Amino acid sequence: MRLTRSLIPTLKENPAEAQIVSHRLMLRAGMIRQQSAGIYAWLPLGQRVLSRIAAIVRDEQNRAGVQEILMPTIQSADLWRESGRYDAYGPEMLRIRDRHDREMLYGPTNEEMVTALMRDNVQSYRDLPQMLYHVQWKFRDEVRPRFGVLRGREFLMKDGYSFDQDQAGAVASYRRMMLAYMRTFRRLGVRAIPMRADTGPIGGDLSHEFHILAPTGESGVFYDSAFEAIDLGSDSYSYERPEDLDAFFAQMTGLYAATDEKHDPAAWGQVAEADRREGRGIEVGQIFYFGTKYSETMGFTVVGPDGAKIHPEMGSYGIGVSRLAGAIIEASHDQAGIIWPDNVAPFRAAILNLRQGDAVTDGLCEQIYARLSEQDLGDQALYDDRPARAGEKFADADLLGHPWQIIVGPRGAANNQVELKRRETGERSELSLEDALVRVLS
Ligand code: 5CA
Repeated sequence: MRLTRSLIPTLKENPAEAQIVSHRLMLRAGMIRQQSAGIYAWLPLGQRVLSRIAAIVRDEQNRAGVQEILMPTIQSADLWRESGRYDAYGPEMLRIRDRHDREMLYGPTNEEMVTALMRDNVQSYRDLPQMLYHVQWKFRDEVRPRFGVLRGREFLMKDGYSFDQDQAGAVASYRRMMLAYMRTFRRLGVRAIPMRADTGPIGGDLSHEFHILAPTGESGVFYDSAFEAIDLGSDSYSYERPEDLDAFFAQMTGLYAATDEKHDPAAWGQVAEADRREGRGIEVGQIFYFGTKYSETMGFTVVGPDGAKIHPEMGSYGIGVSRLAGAIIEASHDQAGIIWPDNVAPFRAAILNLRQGDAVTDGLCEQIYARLSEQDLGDQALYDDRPARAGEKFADADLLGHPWQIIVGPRGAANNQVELKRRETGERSELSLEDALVRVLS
């Protein structure tokens, strides 16, 4: 994309309404704009990040054998009356009436709908287990929407659901999903620690939250420092071997890690003092095992192995896709701006033309831009082709956080040389055009 043709409305000043760094940087980088309290429009740069995060989430769900579906945002109140949650959910639920005066709602989550879908389409234990997910907008009328996309009212979630014929199967599904989550967060370039958690309005008695450590996190977290040395989501575990899932789960839950709601001072006392870490975390995902809570209330049965009807055992599994865009920035930024992990960066590189209008620098920049825009690569470079000062281009590239900056000045360009800067380390090197492209694309 050429910067002169893009809608990337960067801001020089810190917006007064933003209290935390990710919100400030998302506004300053022109990623999002608020439309109403807790409701945001995603501009091109923000949308690119959101879709990269969603693509990684989808890929890891698919690898774990979870099937993608798409359920609507608008649901009927009657469906929620079946589980008893229509009244229980309270003012966080946005209730709507259609032109026929039918009661509808904007979905805050989808346990009821997915249970009804399974109830209407699956009759036998032979059709289980099943795991389904979708990536869809949710609405929760939060009392205090704040911190930009971290606590919005409208937000993008990946929510998944598992159905098994018995508890052992449901526990295996839960472990499988936990592994998928750890792999997802690793690919997103962040470290997230699974912590014992409360179940809240979803229900059930087994739940983990996944927390990215950041001083601005809304939850207090307590964990064993041994987590810092673990290869979280290691490739050595296979989904196909049940013993691997058990070993993985034992590794994740064998060390102390809990949010303040589940903190257990007695168990904490067992952790060596030097290994105790206390801090704050941003919850980017939560998984729940809740047994037959919905299959019972909603009358979902299948014929079991001995011919008698059984209620399938369920779990649900959420990832905050839009929250992750902010959480990644909380975990990865500096004074100058965002530092995108490679896999979620909106562009792999910025091309900074330090003398726009000079035939030689323009020519070299166009050449680099064409190479980084070739079809099989997609649209990998943001070409800063503005007739602006070098200082302004450097500042904006640092703010936007591209992993690489390819800096093209007239002296180097005359010899086909560019300067390559790695945003994360600030390291710069003078390279030929070809060598720079190899590094950017590796
Ligand atoms: N039905 C279950 C799992 S599918 C569920 O709704 N779980 S949840 O309530 O924990 O939400 C899942 C994830 O969505 C959370 O871990 C969080 O990352 C994200 N999330 C929840 N509320 C918000 C919000 N107001 N703004 C942004 N993200 C949110």
